[in-house]
Amino acid sequence: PRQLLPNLTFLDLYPPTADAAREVLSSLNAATPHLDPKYFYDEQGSALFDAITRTPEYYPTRTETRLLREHARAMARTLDTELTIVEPGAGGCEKARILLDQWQPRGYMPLEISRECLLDATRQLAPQYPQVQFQAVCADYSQALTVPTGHQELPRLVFFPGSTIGNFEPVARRAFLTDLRQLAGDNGFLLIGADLHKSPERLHQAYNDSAGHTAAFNLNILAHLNRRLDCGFDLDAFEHQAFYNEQQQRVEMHLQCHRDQHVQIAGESLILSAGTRVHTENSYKFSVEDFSRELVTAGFQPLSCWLDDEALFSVHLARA
Ligand code: AVI
Repeated sequence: PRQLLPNLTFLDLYPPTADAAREVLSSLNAATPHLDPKYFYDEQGSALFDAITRTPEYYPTRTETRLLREHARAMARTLDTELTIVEPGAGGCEKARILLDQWQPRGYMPLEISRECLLDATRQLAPQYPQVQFQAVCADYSQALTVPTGHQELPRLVFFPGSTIGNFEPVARRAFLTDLRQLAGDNGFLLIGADLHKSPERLHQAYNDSAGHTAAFNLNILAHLNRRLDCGFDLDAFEHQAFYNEQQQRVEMHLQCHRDQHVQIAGESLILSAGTRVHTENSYKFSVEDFSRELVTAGFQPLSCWLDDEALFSVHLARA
């Protein structure tokens, strides 16, 4: 690790860059054409997601932030130990700030694939929390969830907010929660946000905001691939679709193609004909009971769960 500031080290695990072109080609050629939601998040996509979180319709971010603020002290009492917070996919570390402010943990270890984002965020944060040891790790948490263990290991609290867990398919979700259990270690904890079931109308609004940020976010997946791989998607030929799939208990996002598209990917030509629908994201919604059961299946022992007054969102604390 490199020492960047007195209380900040940086460890680069050099996450391998995927062969995006091959991956995209094969997912568009699949029986159900789809794209991996990780392709939403280039710089533009992250800015659009930020805009979504500020719309009046998108309740998850603001509700979870409020829950963390209001209950951070109660959480700390339940934990009743000094610890290191480990956050896979920390991004700009915005939510961790709440915990850093209220918990004064001994350490904070954000794992983030975007080197620039990670360095910017931790260089800013570390001087503001001189009593916290920052260990920034550049890694792809979807590939490798192991992190170096320190000499004087404190219990770890794995922090996975945002209901990002809802973007995993059930089988992958189960595997990922088991990985989080490994990451937490035997005397560790998990603090995780999970979005809850609610009326289909409310969900529909949250994924079809009137300012059109969600539509722009969805379409940006193609804009990103154009910029990165020069595919030649005509964005005007696609339409944003988001709806609640009651049977699967998830919001689905798609891009409906209205005109034949000839695109180039990985040196091959591909035709997407009018009427093709490209599946871009699933966002599963949970009941507190079902989600707690999934935590147990992954080897956790649920300790507490906090909900807002409208029961829109849940934050679960579990022991490893
Ligand atoms: C990041 N993730 C939890 C968001 C969600 O709600 O599933 C992504 C998103 N998609 C559309 N709006 C927000």
